[in-house]
Amino acid sequence: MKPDGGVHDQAGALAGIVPSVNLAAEPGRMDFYERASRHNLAPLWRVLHGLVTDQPAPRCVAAMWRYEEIRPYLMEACRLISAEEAERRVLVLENPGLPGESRITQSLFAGLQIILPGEIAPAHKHTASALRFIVEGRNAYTAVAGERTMMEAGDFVITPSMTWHDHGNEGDAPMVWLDGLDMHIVNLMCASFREGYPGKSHPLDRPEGAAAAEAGHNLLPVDQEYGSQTTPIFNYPYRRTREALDALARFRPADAWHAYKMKYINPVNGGWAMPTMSTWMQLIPAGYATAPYRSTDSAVFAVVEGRGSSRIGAQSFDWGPRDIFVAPSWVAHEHAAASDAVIFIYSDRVVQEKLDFWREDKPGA
Ligand code: 1HN
Repeated sequence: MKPDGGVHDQAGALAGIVPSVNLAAEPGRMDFYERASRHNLAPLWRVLHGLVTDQPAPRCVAAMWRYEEIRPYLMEACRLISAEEAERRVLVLENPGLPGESRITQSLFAGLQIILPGEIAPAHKHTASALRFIVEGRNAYTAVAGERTMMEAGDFVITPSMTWHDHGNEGDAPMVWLDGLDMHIVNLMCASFREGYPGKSHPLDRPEGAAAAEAGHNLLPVDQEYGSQTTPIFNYPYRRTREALDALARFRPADAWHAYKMKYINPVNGGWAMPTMSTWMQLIPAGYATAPYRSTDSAVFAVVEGRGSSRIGAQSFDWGPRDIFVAPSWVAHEHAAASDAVIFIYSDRVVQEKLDFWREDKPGA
């Protein structure tokens, strides 16, 4: 904001806009504004600096959801509605700065989905891509494009755009996962389609493990064509991710800003696993503290193991297993681990990179 005689802060607050003009002269312009508005015309100079900000101005705020506080609400939801009636029994993680918008950041959705033994979340497909990060349970499956995968805590599972998917719990305990979706990006472009499948489950036409056999071993079937921008691997099991982080930590020094942070990749092109959401798993060894870091992608953090605390801007959050927190765009954050901590992270960085506007900053570096 540029100083303009002290009036502009006041008017910006009043009108919810950031005018760059001398407000003393505004009354004389009101008649013009009013007549122009009848022709669907509006003066840019009253809104310019709110439209094109000096730096990111997120409405999204830092926040945390403690699993032990929210799990009872998931259980209560199970007594009120079935997975089938709800279609997806999800409690949305609403950013307190964006109430009622079903957003955890300005571009991304997060929710916790619970499915009880014997339940099926019926098949549907939509333009939005989804990631599932398993928080609690085992012996539940998701079926994606005709192939099932069994899921357990720490697994990162993907539903690509416009693929049929249904979920079922064949175990004897509730299954809970974090759903991350990009529908706000899809909706920004008005590109959303959705279809329900006539029947609970979509037919399976590939054996369980087919995708992992084809693409999960740093090998790909020769001459196979891949048309999608989403990885053909749709379950990245926790056991293997954890092994990779452990092995890395045995011979590499921890990075000052990221400790040990590995990105999930698409083996077809080496890029991010999904076209709209970047995903990582981070290991912060006990006693290690990362240096302050900020980037233009607001990020969602889901703690898998360990305890620690994060400073996000002026706020501090103490976290433990299954807690979820969010850091807004361009707000510096740093983490300190009390015990070996493993954290799953997702953001819209991949989209920003494609559009050439992603930035990061290592304050003090
Ligand atoms: C959805 O399709 C799922 O398939 C989960 O499990 C969460 C949130 C909003 C819109 C669609 C699922 C969702 C969703």
